[in-house]
Amino acid sequence: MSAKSSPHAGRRALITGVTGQDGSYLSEFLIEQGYQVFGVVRRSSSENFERLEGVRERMTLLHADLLDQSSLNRAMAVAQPHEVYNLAAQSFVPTSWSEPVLTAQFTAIGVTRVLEAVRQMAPEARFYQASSSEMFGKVHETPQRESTPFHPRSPYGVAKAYGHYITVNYRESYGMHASSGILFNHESPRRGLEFVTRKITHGVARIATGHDKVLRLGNLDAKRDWGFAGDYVRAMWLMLQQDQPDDYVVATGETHTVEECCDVAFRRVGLDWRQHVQLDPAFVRPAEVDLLLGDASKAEAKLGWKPTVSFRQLIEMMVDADVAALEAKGAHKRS
Ligand code: NAP
Ligand code: G4F
Repeated sequence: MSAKSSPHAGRRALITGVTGQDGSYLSEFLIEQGYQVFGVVRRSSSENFERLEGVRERMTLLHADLLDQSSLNRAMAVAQPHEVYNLAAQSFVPTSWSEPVLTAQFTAIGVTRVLEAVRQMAPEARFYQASSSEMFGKVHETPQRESTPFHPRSPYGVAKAYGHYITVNYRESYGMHASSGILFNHESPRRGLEFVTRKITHGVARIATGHDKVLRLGNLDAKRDWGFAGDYVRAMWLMLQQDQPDDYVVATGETHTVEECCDVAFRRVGLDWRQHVQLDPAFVRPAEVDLLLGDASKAEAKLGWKPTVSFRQLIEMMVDADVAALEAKGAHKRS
């Protein structure tokens, strides 16, 4: 179906955090569905639109910052969106210990600012909040589901819990169509280089192509429920297509250690991780989330959502992309 003949043609979506991993996949998905997409970007001294390659010309970028209410109101007034996806955040957990106040400003209070902009300028718009499995932290039950109590272990997790509850509160206070997706870790070749999966796959690619010998990591025993970002943005959209707003866990239902991730990644290039990985206390956190494993049966039953990419496929896809990118760079340098 062409975008023009799609049932969603003429619908407008506004995405905060559009330059990030999820923002790029979501904008591609919505443009394919026929949406007019407005991406919110903050000012930077140099452009960082690499992830939007291919869709940059098919969307409208608006300048606004989660720290500035008037800029958000203006973006909302210009876009007049039917759907708002709030993906912007300071999303790297270790930075939330070194910059706890800024993390709270972006990741917690920023949600209230976006909700206020929607309430004042586009009150009929449907709203999606990017909540996180980090809210479960020191988990009270396994697997974690929508009813599992929160016990965040980082300033980031605490900020996300605020963002989750303020979304529920605006739904209950103002009758807004506001939904919260409690998404477990999701990755892709577009993942930031500092997150552990990408750090590993990029490190493996550098070692395989002779750029490096060693990869320094922290806690190899931590367990995560890792899925593919392309699958997870589909779940965000499905939440906003429901008659009633709600909260949903989005996860694969499988958990793996960081060590297993190393094993799959190094094997992909015919290497043994034990020969290359060194433990570095600098990457160990003051408080750890030991185990995340999600139960997405509500999302499956109500949204018809299921993941399509396995853990092994995901890590191998990321290694292949990192190796190909480094080889292309090398070839470019030689020519
Ligand atoms: P990401 O790659 O780190 O992207 C974050 C985005 O937020 C970037 O576009 C960034 O813009 C923007 N941003 C940060 N501070 C801002 C501000 N003050 N004003 C405007 N924009 C700002 O994150 P992601 O992996 O795509 O995740 C998307 C969302 O889902 C985040 O809220 C994250 O916390 C949440 N989440 C992620 C996962 C996961 O596993 N990926 C799981 C659960 C929840 P710049 O490019 O200018 O820095
Ligand atoms: O990849 P990570 O940095 O992701 P983390 O902390 O789970 O957070 C991500 O997922 C959340 C959803 O649960 C999101 F809300 C959040 O925005 C982000 O996208 O670390 C994963 C695990 C941790 O247990 C960490 O201690 O990997 C362990 N790890 C071991 N060595 C490392 C390293 N993490 C990083 N980043 N770097 C290391 O060298």
